[in-house]
Amino acid sequence: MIVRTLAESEQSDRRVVTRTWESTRLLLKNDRMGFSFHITTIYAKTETHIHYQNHLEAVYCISGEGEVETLTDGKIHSIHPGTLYALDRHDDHLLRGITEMKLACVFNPPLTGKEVHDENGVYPLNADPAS
Ligand code: 9YT
Repeated sequence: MIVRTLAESEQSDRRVVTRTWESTRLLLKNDRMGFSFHITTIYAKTETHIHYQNHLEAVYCISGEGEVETLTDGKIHSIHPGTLYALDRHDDHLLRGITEMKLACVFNPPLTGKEVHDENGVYPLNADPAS
């Protein structure tokens, strides 16, 4: 069985920090669960372009307020505590934090832990083939 805390994981290289968000990856590919599980903080007053062409992601909002704009149709979806959205169509989108948001995120296939978005908002399929 795997038991970890967010607090201890935040003190390790499981925590990845970027300009608009940070994320602590509690479960990764090498945990062999078939998915990865992350607690992500979206910083207030930010916009991030995301397009996971190689992954499916489900996102559950724990706290904070934000919105997702899907770029194929221009629709804006409000995000509040209790909202789930799932990128079941590899949706190209803008994620906006209005206030700071805490999100629980699941990726299939699992991330390896090294991923940060490229210039198109994409994660490569396998950032570290050795893992
Ligand atoms: C919602 C989202 O995808 N935010 C970007 C960070 C991602 N959750 C990650 O890499 O942990």
